[in-house]
Amino acid sequence: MSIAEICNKMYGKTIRECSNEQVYTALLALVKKVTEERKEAQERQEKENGKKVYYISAEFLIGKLLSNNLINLGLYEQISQELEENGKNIAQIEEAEPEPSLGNGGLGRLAACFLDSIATLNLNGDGIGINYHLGLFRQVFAQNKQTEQPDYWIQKESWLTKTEVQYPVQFGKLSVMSRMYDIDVTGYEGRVNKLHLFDIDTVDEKIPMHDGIDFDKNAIEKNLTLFLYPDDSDRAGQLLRIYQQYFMVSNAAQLILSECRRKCEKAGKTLKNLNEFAVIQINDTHPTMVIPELIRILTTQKDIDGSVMTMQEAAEVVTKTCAYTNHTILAEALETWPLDYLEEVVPQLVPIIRYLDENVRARYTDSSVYIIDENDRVHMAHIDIHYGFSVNGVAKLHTEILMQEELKSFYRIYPEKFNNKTNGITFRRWLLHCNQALAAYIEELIGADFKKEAGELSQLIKYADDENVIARMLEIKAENKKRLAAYMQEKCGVKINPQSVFDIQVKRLHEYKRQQMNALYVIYKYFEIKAGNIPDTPVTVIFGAKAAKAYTIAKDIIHLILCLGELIANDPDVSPYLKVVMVENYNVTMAEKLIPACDISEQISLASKEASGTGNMKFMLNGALTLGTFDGANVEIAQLVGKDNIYTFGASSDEVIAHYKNADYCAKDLYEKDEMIKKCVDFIVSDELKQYGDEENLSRLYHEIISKDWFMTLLDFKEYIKVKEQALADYKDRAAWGRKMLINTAMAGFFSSDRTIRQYNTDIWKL
Ligand code: 9GP
Repeated sequence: MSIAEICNKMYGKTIRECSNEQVYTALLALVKKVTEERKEAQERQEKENGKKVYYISAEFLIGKLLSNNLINLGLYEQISQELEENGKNIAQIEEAEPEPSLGNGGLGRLAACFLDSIATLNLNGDGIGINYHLGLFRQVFAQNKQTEQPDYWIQKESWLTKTEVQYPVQFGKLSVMSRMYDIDVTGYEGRVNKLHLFDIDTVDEKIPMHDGIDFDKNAIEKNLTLFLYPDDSDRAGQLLRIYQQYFMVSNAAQLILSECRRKCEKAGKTLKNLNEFAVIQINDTHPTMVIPELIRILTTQKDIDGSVMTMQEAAEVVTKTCAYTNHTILAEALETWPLDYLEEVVPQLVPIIRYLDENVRARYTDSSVYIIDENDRVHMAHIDIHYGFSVNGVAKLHTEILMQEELKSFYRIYPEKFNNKTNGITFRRWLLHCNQALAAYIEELIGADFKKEAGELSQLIKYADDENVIARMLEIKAENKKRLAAYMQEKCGVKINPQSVFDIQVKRLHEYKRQQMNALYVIYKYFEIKAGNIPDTPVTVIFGAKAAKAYTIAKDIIHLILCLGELIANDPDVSPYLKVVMVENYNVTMAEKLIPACDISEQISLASKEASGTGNMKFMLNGALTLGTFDGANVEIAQLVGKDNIYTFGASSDEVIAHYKNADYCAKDLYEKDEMIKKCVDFIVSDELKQYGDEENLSRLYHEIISKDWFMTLLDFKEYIKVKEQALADYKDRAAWGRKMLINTAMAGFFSSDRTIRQYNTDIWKL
C-alpha cells in the first residue's frame, strides 16, 4: 500500500491535504506493515531452535525511528520522493515524531546502536528493558538554571505495540502483573528483531508532581515505570530503583525461560542446556539480579524432565549463559545495594545471593572479591563477574584499567573471562541519515560498499591530496553549519554565525567530563578578546548536557555556562568574536543536527575516567577534529588518524592514577601559583558574572574547584588552552584543515558498531 492510499484510508485526504502529523501517522502504519511482512517471511524461513542473544539494559536511547526504519527497509528514497511530489518534506514530517525518552547517555545509545547492528548482521537477538512513561526528564532552563519536567513522549499512535504477554512479578509485600510492549528493530537490509519493553497497566502518568519531577516514591503500582533513574538520593528512591531493576529482570528471566523451554523441548533437551539456546548480555550492573532470579526459578520450578535443579546446578547453568559488560570505573555507577533493602524488595533473592557469596568465600580468601561486604552491602558487579562467563570493557584503555587496577583481584582469578570490545556506532544513523550530503559524496567517490562494510571508508585516503575533493568536503561542512544555524534560530531562537568555528561539547554533564574546563576556557578567551586579542575566526562554543536532578555541582556548572553565555552576548566588545550556547534538552535528535556541523569535537575527560565515549566516534566520522585527552576511545582514534590529525593534551591515565594513589593532587596550589588560572577561576565569583547568576551556585562551584577539583581540571587547564588555541589557529588554513577532516572520516570505519557486534558474536555470544 502506498502513502497516498493510507492517507486516503485513514483521513479521506490526499497527502497534500494532510497535516505533517497525519502524514507521520500514515508512515508509521506503512512502516509497521512492511516490517510485519518481513517478519512473516523471516519466521517462515527460520528454524525456531537457534541460539539467541538477549541484551538486557536499563536504557535504550533509540532516537526517532521513522527515517532510520525507512533507510533500513530500503524505502527512504522512494518515500522522500513521493512526499516531495506531494508538497511535503521528510525532514519536516520527522519533526512530528516525538523522540522516545528511554535513555540517558552513551550507555543507552550504545544499546540502540547494538540492536541496529545485531539485526543488520542477521543475528537473532532482542533487547529487553523498561517502558518508561516520562523518560529521564525534559530539561528546561529558567533563570540560567536547569529545571526538570516530565517528558511525556508516548502518544496514542507510536512504534510501541502492545502485546498479550504478561508475567506476574512478586516483590516483598506486593505483586504486580506486567505487560510487554514491543518495538520492531529493523536491520539495514537485514532481519527484524525486537526490543521488548516491560510495563504495568496500573502506572499513573497523572500522579501528582511537585517541583518538576518529585512524586510519591512509595506508590510502586503507580510509579514503577514512570521515570528512568528516579532520584535515588533518599531511601525511597533507592528502593524504587531496586523495584525497577527486579521488575526488568524478572520479566526478562520469565521471557527467556519460556522461549528456551520451547526450544529445549523441540530439541529433546532440558534447561540444563540453557546456554545452547540463550546468551544474556548484562549491560552495566542494572540487570545483575537476572542471575539470582534465574537461579531462583531454576531451583523452584520443574525442568522439562520433571527434575528440579540444585542450587549448584542452577548456578553452573546460569554462569554459562550470562556475560557482563562494564561501562565505567566510577564508583557511583558500580552499584552496591544494602542487603536489608534487597530483603525488603526482593526477599526471595536474598538466600540465593547469600549462597552465591558463601560459595565465593569458600573458594577465595581475598575479601575484595566477596559479594556481600563487611557493611552488608551487595556488590552487583561481583555477582556478574563470578557468575558470568565473560567480562568486557568498552575500549582498549578501559579494559586495561579494569584488568590492572579496578578489577585486578578478579582478573587474577579469572584471566580467561576478561576481554575488550571497543564500542562502535551505527553508520546508518550517524552518517547516512544525519549527514546525507556527505554520505552521497562519499558514494560518488568510492561507491556504496561502505554502507555495509564501514572499513571501505579507508579508500577515501587516496583523495587526501586532491584539492577538489577537499574543497567539496569543506563545502559540505559549511552547508551543514548553515543548516544548523537555521535550525537553532527556528527551534531555539538562538542566532549563531555559520562562519565561526563550531566547537562542540555534547554529552551527559559530569565533573569527570570536565565541561567546567571548557567553561574556564571561555573565560580565558573572554579576557583575551577584552585585551584586544581578536581571534582570526570567531568561535561558537556549543554545549548540550543534562545533569542528574540531585547532582548539585553538575547543575552549578550548567548555571556557570548559561551565565557566561548571557554575559558574553551582552558585551558588544566580545560578542562578535565569541558566542556560548547551551542547547536545551540535548537529545539524539539534537545530536543528529549538531554532529555534522561540528569543526572541533571536545573530548576532554580526565584520562582514565571516560570508559570509551561514542560521541567522539560520531564527530570523527562526520569530519570533526577531536580535541581530547588520552582517554577511552580517544586513544584508539589517535592511533588511527595519527598525531597530525587530532589535538591531544593532558596528563596520561598512568599519571592520573598515580595522583589518586599518592593523594598528591592539590588544586589550590595550582590556583595560587598561576596568575592566569587564578584570574579565570576568580571570574566565576566576580561581580560581572553575578549580575547574571546566583551567588550561592557560583561560589559553591568556585570552592569546589579550588578546594577539591576531584577530576583535576586545573591540572590540564593550561595545556588545554594551548592546544585549543593551536587548533583554532590551524583552522585558518582551510585546505590543510579539510585534509585532516577527510582523514578522520576515512579512518572512522573501525568504529562501526557492526565491527563491535561481530566481535561480541565471535568471542562471546557464538550465535
Ligand atoms: O561513561 C561511559 C561511556 O564512556 C561509554 O562510552 C558508554 C558506553 O559504553 O557507557 C558510559 N557509561 C555509563 O553511562 C554508565 O556506566
